[in-house]
Amino acid sequence: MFDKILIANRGEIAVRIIRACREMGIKTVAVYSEADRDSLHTLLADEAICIGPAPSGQSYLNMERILAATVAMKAEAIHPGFGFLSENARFAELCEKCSIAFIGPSASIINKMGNKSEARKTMMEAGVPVVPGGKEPVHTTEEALTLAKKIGFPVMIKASSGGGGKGMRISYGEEDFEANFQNAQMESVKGFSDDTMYLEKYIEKPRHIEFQIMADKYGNVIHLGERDCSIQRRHQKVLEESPSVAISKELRQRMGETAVKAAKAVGYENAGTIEFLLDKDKNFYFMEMNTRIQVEHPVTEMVSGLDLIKEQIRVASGEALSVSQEQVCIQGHAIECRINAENPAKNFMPCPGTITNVHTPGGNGVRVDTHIYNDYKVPANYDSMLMKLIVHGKDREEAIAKMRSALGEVIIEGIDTNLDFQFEILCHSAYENGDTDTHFIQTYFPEYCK
Ligand code: MV4
Repeated sequence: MFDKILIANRGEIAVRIIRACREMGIKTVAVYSEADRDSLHTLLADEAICIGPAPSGQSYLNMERILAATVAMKAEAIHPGFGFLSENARFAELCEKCSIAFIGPSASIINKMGNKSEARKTMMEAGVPVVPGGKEPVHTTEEALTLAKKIGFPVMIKASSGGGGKGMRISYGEEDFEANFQNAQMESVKGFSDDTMYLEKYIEKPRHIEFQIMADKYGNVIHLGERDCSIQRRHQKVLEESPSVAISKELRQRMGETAVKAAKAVGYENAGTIEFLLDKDKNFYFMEMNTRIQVEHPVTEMVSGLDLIKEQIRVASGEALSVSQEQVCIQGHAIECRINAENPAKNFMPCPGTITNVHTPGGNGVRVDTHIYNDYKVPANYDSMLMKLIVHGKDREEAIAKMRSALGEVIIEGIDTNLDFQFEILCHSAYENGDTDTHFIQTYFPEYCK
C-alpha cells in the first residue's frame, strides 16, 4: 500500500480524498494555489505545498509544478480527483515516466476514451450498442451531409474531442445541416484544435443513465449499478440519483453486463463510468466513457456500501477488487443535490464571495461533502460547487423526504446559492413521479431557461 499520496485537486473532492487516505493510514500532501491558502483541503492534509497563482492554468493544471511537488514531498502516488488533470493523458503519461502511480487508468486508455469517435468505434467493434450513425468520423461538410442523409434526420453532430455539449449541434433536415455542421466544427477547432466530427441519429428526450464500473490490475471488472443524471442544465448535472426509476432489474443486469463488457474491451483499470442514452422505448446506447471518479460517485457509495475512493487507491496499489459482482448488493435509494454559489434568478450567474454563516444538516442517511466553513471566501477562479448534499433512504419516497428536509435545514449566508431551486425540483410533481428526462428543467422550469 502507498505510504503517501499527493492530491492534485481542491475543494470538496480533495477533502473527500484526504479523509479516505487518513482512514487508510496513508499520509497526504495537498497542493494549493495562492487563492487556496486558507482552503479546507490545504488545512486538512498532513502537508501542503503551494503550486502557483490563482488561475488554474498556473496551478492546478500546471503538470510540471505538480510533478515537482510530488517528487519533493516524496509522495508515491497522485490522486487527480475530477476536472483539472484527471482526464489528461499526457499527465498520466508523465506520472508513468516519473514512476509515480496515477490513481486512474493508463494514459493510453484515457487517450482512447477521450477521443469520442474512436471510443464509439471501439465499442461498436466490441459489440456494445451505440447510437445509430457513422462508424468513421468525418471532416468535410460534403462527406458529413452524405452520411447524414444515410442516417436520416434529425441527426446529432458531435465533435470527436468534445464532451459536455461543446461542439455539438442538432440538425433537423438538409436545409439546416450545412450551417450546423460548420458551426459545430468551428467550435471544435476553436476549443480543441480538432476538426474531427461524427454523426449520430438524434435521440429525442432521452435519459442520461451511467453505470459505475470498477476494475483491478488482474482483469476483474464489476459494475455498481446505475445513476440517473438526466436532470441537467446546459450540460451541468444538477441532481443525480441511484437507482433510476426507469430501469428494471432485468434491464439493470443487461446494461450492467454491457458496461462491464465495454470496460473489458479496452482493458480498463480503476474507477470509470459508462454513459448511456436511454430512449423512450428503453433502448440503450453507449455515449461516452469517463475515465475518472465523478462528482456524483457518492450516490453509488450510499446504495452499494462501498467506498469508491478507497477502492481506487487499493486497486492502484495493486490489490484485487475487494468485492465480486455477486457480492455487490444495491440497497435503498440515494439522491445527490449539487449546491452551487450561483444565482438562478440571474441566469445562474456564479456568486463568489465570503460565506458569513454555514449550517449543514445531518442525521440518519444524510451526508454532506463540502469544503466550506464560516468566513471561508469562495474564490472566483474555480467552479462554483460548494457542497454535495447526499441522502439515502429505504426507497425513493423516503429519500425525497430526507432531501427536502436536509435542503430546508442548510444555511449558507453571504453569497447566493441554488438551494431554493433544488428545493423546487424536489417538490415538483414531475420529479416525484420520476418523469425526468434530459429536458426536465426546460420542460418544467422554463422561467429559469430564458
Ligand atoms: C445526444 C443526445 C441525443 N441524441 N446524442 C449531451 C452532452 C453529450 N455528452 C451528449 N449529449 C447528448 N447526446 C444523440 N445522438 C442528447 C444529448 C443531450 C444530453 C445528454 C445527456 C444529458 C443531458 C443532455 C442534454 C441535452 C442533450
